[in-house]
Amino acid sequence: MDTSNLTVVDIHTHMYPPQYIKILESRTTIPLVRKFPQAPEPRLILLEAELADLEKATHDPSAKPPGRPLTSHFASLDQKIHFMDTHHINISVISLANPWLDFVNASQAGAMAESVNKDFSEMCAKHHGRLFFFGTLPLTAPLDTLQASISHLKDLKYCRGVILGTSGLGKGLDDPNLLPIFEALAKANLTVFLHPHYGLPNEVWGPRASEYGHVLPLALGFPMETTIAVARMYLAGVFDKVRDLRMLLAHSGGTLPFLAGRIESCIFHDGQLVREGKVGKGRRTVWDVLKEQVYLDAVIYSEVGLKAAIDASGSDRLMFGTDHPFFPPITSDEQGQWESVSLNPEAVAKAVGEGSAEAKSIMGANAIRILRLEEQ
Ligand code: 5CU
Repeated sequence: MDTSNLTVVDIHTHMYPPQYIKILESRTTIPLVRKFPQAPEPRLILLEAELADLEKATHDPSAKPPGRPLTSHFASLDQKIHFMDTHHINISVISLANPWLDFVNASQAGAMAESVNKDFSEMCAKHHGRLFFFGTLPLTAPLDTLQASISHLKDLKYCRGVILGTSGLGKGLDDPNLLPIFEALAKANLTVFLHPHYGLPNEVWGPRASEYGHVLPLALGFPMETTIAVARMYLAGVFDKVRDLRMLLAHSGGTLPFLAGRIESCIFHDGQLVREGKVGKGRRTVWDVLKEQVYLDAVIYSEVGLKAAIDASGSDRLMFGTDHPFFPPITSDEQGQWESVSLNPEAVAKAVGEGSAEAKSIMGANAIRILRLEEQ
C-alpha cells in the first residue's frame, strides 16, 4: 500500500530503555541478555520456549545461539525514529516490551515502574507530537503502590494507556483482586493494551520443538494466550463489572474473532452456566464486548485474519501496528524496509481497498481518535 499520503500511526511498537537492558544483563534466569562466543551480538532470551537452546548454548559453544540478537533497535530512540521515517510512520505509541516488570520483586517494582515510565515520558517529549506511550504497571507491588502508579500515569502528558500481560497479579486477568485496578484504569481513561508473553506450556510443542525455531510459540502460543486471557475475563464478568474498561488486544485479538462463535455456543450449551442463571436474557455476548469494549491491532499479516477482526469488532476499532523491533528482516539490511511491516498495510489494502476511508481509519485515524493523539 502507498502510505505516503496517509497519516500512519503505529500503536504496537516496543522499546527497552537502556536501564532495563542493564537489568537483563545482570540476570541469570530468563528474561536475560547474555553474550555467546558463537554470536556477534548479545542475545536477548525472553521465552520459556527458548530455555532448551539457552541450556545447550551455555555448555556447547558450537550450538546455535539462543533467543534473538539484541540489536540497537531494542533500546535506541534514534533507531526508533529512523525506523518510523523509513516506513512513513507519522506517530508511534511506544510501550515496554515483554515481560515488562513481571519478574521484579515486590519491593522494587514501584520504583522501577516510575523510572521506566519517566524514561518513556522523556523519549516522547524529545519528539513532541510524534511519540506517545503506554505505561508500565508494577504488578508485583502491593495494591496501593499499583494504584499510585496509575495516578502517576494519568497525569503524564504523553501517556495514553498501559501495557499489560496476561498474568495480572499472578492469577490471571479474571482475578477478583484485579477489579479495583481495572476500575482505576477505566476511571483514568487509560486504555489497556493486552499483550502476550507466556504462550502455552512447552510440552505442547513436542519433543521436536527445537527444530522449528520460534514459529510455534510466537505464531500459536502468543495468540492462544491472549484468547484464553480475554475469554476468562469475559466468563468472570469483568467487562460487565467495569463497563468503561477499554482493552486493545494484540495480534488482532489472538484467535478471539475466529472463535467468538464457538465460545458463545459453548456458553449457552453449558448445563452448569444455564443452571446458575448466567445465560439469561439480556446477557452481553462475546460479540457485544468485542464491539463495545475491545479494540484490535491490525498485526495479523493477512487479509483473512484482518477481515475476521473487522467483522468481529468493526473497522472503526482496528489500529495499525508493526511489533518493531521484533521480526526484523533475516536476509536484508535492518536499516531498510521490513517485510514484517509492509505485510500489514498490504493486508489492510486487500481487506478494505487501498485508499478507502476504512483503510485511512485503520492506518491512523482510528488511533488518533481513540487514543486522543491530537491532545498534547
Ligand atoms: O519474537 C518474540 O519473542 C516476540 C516477543 O517476545 N514479543 C513480541 O512482542 N513480539 C515478538
